[in-house]
Amino acid sequence: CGFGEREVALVRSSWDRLMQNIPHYSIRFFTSIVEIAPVSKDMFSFLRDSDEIPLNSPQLEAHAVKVFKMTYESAIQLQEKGEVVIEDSTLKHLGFVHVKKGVLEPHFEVLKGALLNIIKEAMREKWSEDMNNAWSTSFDELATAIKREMTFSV
Ligand code: HEM
Ligand code: ISQ
Repeated sequence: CGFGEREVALVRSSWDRLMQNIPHYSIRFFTSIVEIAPVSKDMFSFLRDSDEIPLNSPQLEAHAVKVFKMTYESAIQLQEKGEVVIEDSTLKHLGFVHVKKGVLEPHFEVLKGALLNIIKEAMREKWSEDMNNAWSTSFDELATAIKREMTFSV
């Protein structure tokens, strides 16, 4: 409902913008998460050992890209299939990793807030409520699939 080509185009345009400067936006993404929820810093293997968010960390960038990319792909699936479909083994793996790292339900809202902040920051005058809603819906559908796989469920 309400997810069509226009929404996908909104998500795609901001995804393109993020990809133009991954080192910058990935650091902004993690900084935003750690600002909102300082405890999450110790969850990430590549953040735990330093006081600052590391610059030039391939691991940090790769993780940020994964979240951006999976959310973007969820938008495409919502348009094409009306739901987010993730391969079973991938979903099982993601559920397992997040439970093992101690991720809890409220952390997903933190991550969502940080993601939406970055989109707004990256898009500046091109940002719109509709764009925000398109990212928000894609993230929620993706997060629901992962949470369903985690023990606390939804
Ligand atoms: C790891 C995606 C939500 C914390 C990962 C990995 C992916 C991923 C693809 C790598 C798995 C691997 O190592 O094979 C996502 C997506 C999310 C999400 C798509 C939401 C839609 C969260 C939340 C938190 C979180 C809410 C907590 C703040 C972590 C941590 C790791 C991880 C701590 C392990 C990083 C390390 O290697 O040290 N996530 N994640 N994730 N995620 Fe998430
Ligand atoms: C959660 N899981 C995987 C990667 C991430 C990158 C940035 C912020 C949160 C994340």
